[in-house]
Amino acid sequence: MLSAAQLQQFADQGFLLIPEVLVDADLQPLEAEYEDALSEAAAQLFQRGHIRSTYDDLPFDDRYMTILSESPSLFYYLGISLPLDYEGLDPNLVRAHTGQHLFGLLRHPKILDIVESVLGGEISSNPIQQVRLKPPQRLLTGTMADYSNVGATTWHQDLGAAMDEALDTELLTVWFAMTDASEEMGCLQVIPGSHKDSALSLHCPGKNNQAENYIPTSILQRHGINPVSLPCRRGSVVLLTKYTEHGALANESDRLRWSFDLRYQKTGEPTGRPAFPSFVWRSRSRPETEITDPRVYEKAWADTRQRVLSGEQTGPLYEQDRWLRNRDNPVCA
Ligand SMILES: O=C(O)CCC(=O)C(=O)O
Repeated sequence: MLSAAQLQQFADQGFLLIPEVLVDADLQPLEAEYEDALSEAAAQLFQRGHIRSTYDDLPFDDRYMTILSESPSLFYYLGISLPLDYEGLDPNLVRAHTGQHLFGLLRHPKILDIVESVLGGEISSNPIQQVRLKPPQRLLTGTMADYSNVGATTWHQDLGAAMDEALDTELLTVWFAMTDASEEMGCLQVIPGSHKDSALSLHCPGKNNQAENYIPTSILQRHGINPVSLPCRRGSVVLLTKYTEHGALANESDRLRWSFDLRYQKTGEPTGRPAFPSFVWRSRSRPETEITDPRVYEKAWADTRQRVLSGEQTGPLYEQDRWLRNRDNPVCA
């Protein structure tokens, strides 16, 4: 559990870095699972003519980077949620990774203890969750360079990714480092105290990729507080509130930078992404409602994928117009 001092820092600053929460032994099975997922992706992409080889003999990092440079679709195959926009995507290559070791990370007792310290004992997953496998920025070409799942992450607040139904939901971001994340490798940056306005800041639609919206510098600097970098070691956790303004630097190193951003909320509150599933991870009052079987998790995401791809899912997946409306706002120029 977090100490009173840590909770105070989180309340005051809107972020908290907790070093090396998980160790190699926790992470190695998940790495092995991702090696298998990469092999599956390589086979699918090769079969469909998207890549020249499956690159079986390369180590994970090089194999990932080589395949990604030939086919950006790789990034959708390894994702841990589903895309929000399907234009130009091959449906066969769209899925949410739901392996048992990912499941194990999402409900790892050490992570849930941290979450419980902040949210209390009725905890569910929030489906706004991402894996970010970021190659060196210099290897990214074209539109890929502007995707925050592989390139730098623009300044934003996490509440901005949720639909209006979640405006009052207590949402906690648990960012988790699978590799070290130094400044050179593209660590997180935050504006300390930016959560204190308790308001959604104006975001502009992304310049090259509309979906990558951003808070313009003039708004970030309104309180005259400089960004703080949060370099950390593999296994570390960064907590962010839903209002904390944050981004991530570009990966200027020669190594792969890998993180997960997971989200948790109080059970029963709207998720802000109603088309996607949410799971009870911990319930102090009704432990029998906890989801402990990875097959339940896998099936729920597979069913969601099916509903979305078949068109059976009719409501919007996200708040499409919220930031597009600011296109002509001078602050976004
Ligand atoms: O890891 C990153 O690049 C950004 C993570 C992020 O923006 C988030 O956790 O909300």
